[in-house]
Amino acid sequence: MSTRVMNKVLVVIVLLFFWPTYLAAHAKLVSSVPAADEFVEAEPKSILLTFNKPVESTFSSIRIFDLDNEAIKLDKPAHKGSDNKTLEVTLPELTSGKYKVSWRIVAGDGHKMKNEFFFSIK
Ligand SMILES: [Cu+2]
Repeated sequence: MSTRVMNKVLVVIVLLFFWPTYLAAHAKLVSSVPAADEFVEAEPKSILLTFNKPVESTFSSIRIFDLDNEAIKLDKPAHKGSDNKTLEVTLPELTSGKYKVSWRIVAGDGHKMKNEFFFSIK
């Protein structure tokens, strides 16, 4: 085997070996309240994100936007109680309508993640 082919084989072996643990090691969003695309009857008092692994609260943020894409002012999120897999932020009074939740977190392993989802208030 040439060195080039051997290098390729080596890369494939290393990827196969590490890929599953690499994927499993990452934090991911398990659930949220309100849930993605949920229509809530009553105005929610907070947004709660629950991850499968610990997340930092200091370097994380949860932001919400109305349909005009205007940001609604929120405090920094904090862990709910002592559960470091959660982030919660208190909401001000919100009117009926659709809102976008945009979150950025730093997981316990230092990786950054971000995503967004929508919910609506009837
Ligand atoms: Cu990670």
